[in-house]
Amino acid sequence: MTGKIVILTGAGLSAESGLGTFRDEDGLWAKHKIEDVATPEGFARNPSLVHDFYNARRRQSAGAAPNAAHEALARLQQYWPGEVILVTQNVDGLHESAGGEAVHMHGTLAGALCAACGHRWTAPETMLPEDPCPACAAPATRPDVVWFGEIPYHMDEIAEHLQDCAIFAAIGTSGQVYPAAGFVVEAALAGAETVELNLERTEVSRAFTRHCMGKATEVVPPWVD
Ligand code: BJW
Repeated sequence: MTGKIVILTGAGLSAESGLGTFRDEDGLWAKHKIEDVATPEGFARNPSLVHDFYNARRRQSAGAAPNAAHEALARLQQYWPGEVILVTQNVDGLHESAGGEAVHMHGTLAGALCAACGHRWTAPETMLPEDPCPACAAPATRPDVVWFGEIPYHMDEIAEHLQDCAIFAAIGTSGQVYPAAGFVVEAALAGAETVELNLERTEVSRAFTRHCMGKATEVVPPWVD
């Protein structure tokens, strides 16, 4: 195969595993203010509130199982070793639980990060603001996730994959958050075929050449197989 298959995944992929999306009617942003729980400023104002939000999501994600769409994507990676790149905005570990491997551009719930010295370690089940960093002892423990105004992880690696991309797919993402929402344009400029798999049309649907509308567990397995 010439060129890679790059697949961007979002919260819709894990919705049928019981994990809520952000912007759907009953999504996380209907119950929590973005500026309070998903910005560095919100964390500085009220770290306990932010830890409560992520501790609850960590517990929920630990009890979730991958669905048929995660499993199909893992099969695709195993069929074309090294040629299928999963770039996920999701902070759950469901690609890995299904046997796949993903580039986590918005971090993971499984990680803790010291806001003072940048040290990273495995997150405990419950994180508290006063937890000391194991490296520098500062009480500055935060979840290792990317909030608004922060730079997503692995951007150089992702840019290289998009440059060398024959097929680009976006699954279960609303196309409202950048830079991920702009990947389709980068891939198209590199000559890739582009396909969007989603329950409904999104902010960036017009940038894709093909669309598969439906639930991820129903449209992803046949697309892969
Ligand atoms: C189904 C389904 C089913 C449901 N089957 N489908 C003005 C213009 C452009 C950009 C900006 C701007 N002002 C500010 C910005 C930048 C900002 C941004 O994009 N803001 C927008 C709101 C406008 N972006 C940033 O700040 C980012 N950083 C940045 O830009 O740095 C600069 C820089 C970049 C690159 C290089 C150098 C410098 C950081 C963004 C961080 C986002 N963080 C969060 C939280 C992460 C931790 C956590 O999980 O709590 O990431 S916010 C949240 O949104 C989370 C998600 O990963 C992300 C995307 O959400 P997603 O996955 O698309 O979910 P939903 O809910 O939106 O959509 C679900 C979709 O699934 C829907 O379409 C449904 O239809 C579908 N669906 N069920 C299939 N069963």
